[in-house]
Amino acid sequence: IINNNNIITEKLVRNGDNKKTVVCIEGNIASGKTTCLEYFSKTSNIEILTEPISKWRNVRGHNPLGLMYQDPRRWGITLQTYVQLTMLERHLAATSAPVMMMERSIFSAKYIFVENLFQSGKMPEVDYAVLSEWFDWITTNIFLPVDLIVYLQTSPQTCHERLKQRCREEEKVIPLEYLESIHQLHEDWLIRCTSSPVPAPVLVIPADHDLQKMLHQYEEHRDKILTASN
Ligand code: DCP
Repeated sequence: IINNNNIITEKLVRNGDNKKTVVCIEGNIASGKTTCLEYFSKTSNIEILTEPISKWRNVRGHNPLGLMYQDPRRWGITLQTYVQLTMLERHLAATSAPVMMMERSIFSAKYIFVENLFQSGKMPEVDYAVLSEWFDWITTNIFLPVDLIVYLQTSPQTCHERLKQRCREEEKVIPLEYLESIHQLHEDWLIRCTSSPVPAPVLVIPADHDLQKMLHQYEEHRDKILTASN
């Protein structure tokens, strides 16, 4: 807890008082996180925080997401610094509902995406060191509670198909191998527990299925997810 920063302290107290349940939805690119959030957005008493991707595509007229895909070595740190800031904002959001559900987290930003850039040789060691110092400072000094991680587990092939269908301009350059690396990092983190600390219990939902089956699974797991902190 930071005592010399009124804003952060105030938000922490507010979160603590409310005993809010925080659920993070994790999974590969195009694994269906948005659909999951949309399903739960129809529930009362739950506040949904979607990923700030529109910000990553437009910060004061610049597109760090597009730049990162064009030249990860040059722009990886630019995007990931900004992702880290926007994720921190999300974790500290003063929501009023008893359950807060968010797309991804500051943890997967670091443990999956920054790690992937670094391990694949696309991020210079000094950039990785600076991002890690920021991340370590934030997570040591600011309390960012998570009660449950919902992991939408897909095959990289399924994500590749969905990615091609949705045709987001910046993502046209993503090859299957990229999705395979992101998949492995998720599995190491959330299933094998061999890479980075897991900040909450993990609920794994198989997510290669069609929309109907996915909605059915969300219905089945609904109570477990909404009462995650009990
Ligand atoms: N991204 C990134 N670094 C991060 C987080 C995301 O480079 N720390 C990129 C990967 C994608 C885009 O941002 O190109 C959005 O990725 P997500 O998987 O988070 O969101 P989707 O919209 O793909 O999720 P879904 O299709 O599951 O709803």
